[in-house]
Amino acid sequence: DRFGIAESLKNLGIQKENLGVSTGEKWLDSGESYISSISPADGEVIAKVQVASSETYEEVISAAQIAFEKWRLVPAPQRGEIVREIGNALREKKADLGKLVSYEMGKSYQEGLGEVQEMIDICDFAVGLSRQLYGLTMHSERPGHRMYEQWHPLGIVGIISAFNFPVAVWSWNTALAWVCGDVCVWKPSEKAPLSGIACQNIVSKIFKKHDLPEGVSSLIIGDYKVGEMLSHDTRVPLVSATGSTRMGKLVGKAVGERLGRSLLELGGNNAIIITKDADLDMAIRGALFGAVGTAGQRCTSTRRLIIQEEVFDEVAKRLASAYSKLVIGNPLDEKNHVGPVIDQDAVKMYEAAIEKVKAEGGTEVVAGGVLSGEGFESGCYVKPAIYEAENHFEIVQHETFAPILYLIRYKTIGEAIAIQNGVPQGLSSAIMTTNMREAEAFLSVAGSDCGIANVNIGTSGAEIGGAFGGEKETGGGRESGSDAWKAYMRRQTNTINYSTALPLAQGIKFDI
Ligand code: UN1
Repeated sequence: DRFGIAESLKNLGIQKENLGVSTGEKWLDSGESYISSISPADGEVIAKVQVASSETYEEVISAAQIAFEKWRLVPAPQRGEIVREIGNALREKKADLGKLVSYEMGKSYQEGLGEVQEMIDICDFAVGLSRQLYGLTMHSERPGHRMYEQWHPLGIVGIISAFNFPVAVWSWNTALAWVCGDVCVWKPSEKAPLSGIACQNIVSKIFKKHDLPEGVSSLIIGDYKVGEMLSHDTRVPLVSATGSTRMGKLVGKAVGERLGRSLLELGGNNAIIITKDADLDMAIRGALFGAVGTAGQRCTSTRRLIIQEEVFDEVAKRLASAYSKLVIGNPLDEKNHVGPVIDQDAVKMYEAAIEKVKAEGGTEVVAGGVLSGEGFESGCYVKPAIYEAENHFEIVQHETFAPILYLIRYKTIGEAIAIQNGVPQGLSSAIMTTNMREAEAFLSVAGSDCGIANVNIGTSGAEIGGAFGGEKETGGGRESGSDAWKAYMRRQTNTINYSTALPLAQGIKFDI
C-alpha cells in the first residue's frame, strides 16, 4: 500500500462492507444486494456497498420530507454557517478524499485534489450566497400597493451524479440547495459509490452537531432504478442529473411528464478552434490537457480541434510530439500524466470509436491501443490517440468518453464556427487566437452556441464562479456559480395593498 490508501479509507469511514443508504448519521439496511467498487488503477475490489431497496428509498424520502419542514425555517445565513463548517471539514479531509477519488475513479491525485478544491470553493460561494438570495421589488401600477418577489425553497432535490466527477458535481448542487433551504437526496454513480459514502460521513457529522434532523442530506446508492424512482416521484420537485445524454433524456421525460423540474448537465463535444493567429505554445498546452486530462473523461474534455489549414501540419506535429512524452500509469503516482479509464466497458467503447473513425476514413496522427503488462493489470489503461477526421463523421458527432482527439481542417473563421456548432451537443468551446476580430466573432451572437465559450483557454477546467452547463443535447441546465441558485428555489410574486380601497389592475371597473 505505497500510497497509503488503507489509511485514507479508514479516515473517511469506509469499511470492507458498507451500507449504501443513509439519512445522515443513520444508515439503513436494504437487504442482500451488494455492488463492488473496483479501482481502475489496479483492478482491486476496494470495498462492497449495499444497494437501495424500494423500502429504504421510501424511508429516505419520508425522512427528507420531515427534515424539510425544519430546515426551511432555519434562516438562510445560519444555513450558510453549516455549509461553512462543511467546507472546513472538506479542507481537513482534502488529501484523504482526493486520494479516494483518484483511486476509485482513476483520475490523477492532483486532479482528485482539484476536485475536492472545487467542493471547498463552492461551499465558500454558497456561504456568501446565503446572505444574497435576492428578489426584486417592483412599482405597482395601483396607489397604496407594494409589489415584490421572494425566493422560497423547493423541497427535496434529487441529485444524480456521474462517475467522472464523483464528488464535486454533487457539492455544486448540494451546497447551493442547502443554503436555499432545500434538502438533498443523492444518488452517486454506482461506479464510484465509496466517494459518496465518504462525503456523507463528512457532512452528516456537522448536521448532527447542530442537532438538525436526519434527512437534510441523504444518500442512496443504487443503479438506474433509483434514478427512475427519483424521476417519477412527485415528492421530489427538482431532479438535477449529470451524465450521458441518453440518461438525461430518460430523466427529463419522466420529470417532465409530471411537470416537475429537471436540471440537466449532459454530454459535450467540445472543440478548440486554433486560428493561424494563435499563440501555438498556448494552443498546444490547452489542447493537450483538454484532450488527455482525466483520460478524456470530463464533460468538458476537448474532443475536436478545428485548425486553420496554414497551421494544421505544425499543430499536428507538435501535438504528436507532446503525446509521445505523456507518461501513462497509476494515477496516484504523481509522475504519471494519464491514468486509466473507468472500466473495461469504457475500454471497449474507446476501441470501438477508433475502429469507427478508421472505417469512416479518418487518418491516424497518434496511434491508440490498450496497455498491458506490469502496472496495467486492471486492463483499463489506454493510449491517448489522435485522428484527422471530418466533422460529419458519425463518430465525430458522438461523445466518446475516452482520450481520442479529432483534428479537423478549416479555411475561414466562419467555416470554423460552423464546424464548432455543427454537432448535437453544446457544452464547452474555445478559440485560440491573438486576433481580436476572430475572438469577438467567436463570442458574438453568431458565434459559439455553447454554454461555455473561452478565448485562449482550453475547454475544460471551468471555475466554479460561473454558471456551468450547456445547450442542445447538453440539456440546458446551469449549475454552480452566477445565479444558478435560482434553479433550486421557487419564485413568489407578492402584491400588498395598504390603501383603503381595492382598485382592480388593468383599470377594470367592476362596481355593483
Ligand atoms: C464534468 O465533467 O461533469 O470544467 C464537470 C471542468 C470541471 C468540471 C467538469 N470544473 O472541467
